[in-house]
Amino acid sequence: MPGAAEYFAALLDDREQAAMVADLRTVVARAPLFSPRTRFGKPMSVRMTSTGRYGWYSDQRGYRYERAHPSGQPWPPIPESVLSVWRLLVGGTRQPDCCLINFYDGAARMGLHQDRDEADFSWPVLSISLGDDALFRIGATTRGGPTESLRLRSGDVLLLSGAARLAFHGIDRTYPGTSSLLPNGGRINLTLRVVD
Ligand code: MD3
Ligand code: FE
Repeated sequence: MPGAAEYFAALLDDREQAAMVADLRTVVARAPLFSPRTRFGKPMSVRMTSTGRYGWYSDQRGYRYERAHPSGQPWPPIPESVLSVWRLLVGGTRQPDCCLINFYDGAARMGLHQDRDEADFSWPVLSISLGDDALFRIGATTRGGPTESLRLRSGDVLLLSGAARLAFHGIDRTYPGTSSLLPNGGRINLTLRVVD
């Protein structure tokens, strides 16, 4: 993987994963998953919601962080089970402003993109995978360069900093039926970010 992408395979055990999913159920009850629309008006196949001071949002006007869920309600707080992973790997100097929750059904994908809606790229992005396995792809900081693929499993954590923070990346597919964490299947990815 590119410089400063750190991969912590199976960092979270089954009990920690189950506790996180229980916390996320509370979040989704208050801030339901929705399908953001791209700038071109097409709904994304990944459903999303957020926790924290900011949530990620997209519509015809483009990609941005918003202070409220589309319902108008503020985003719920980031669960303690999730914050503790950030403290372990990033430290306690600053809390993340946003935990984006991505839900993938068996058909959902995420095309190659960069994460550059945040003000300060010197803060890392932390990603937690839960549920079905996924084929993750990461490349260089320019589009069209060589890429590497990595199968992400439930409980795996990625920390992206340095050059990797601006690397193109995406999810090519998930592997339905590879995890029993979520009774109805699917994959959840959490990304923790400092926004401003
Ligand atoms: C590399 N999520 O939410 S997680 C995203 O599995 C996103 O849902 C994917 O890309 C998912 O923006 C990939 C791994 C990841 C997350 C953030 C990154 C890789 C990254 C930021 C910069 C570089
Ligand atoms: Fe991303």
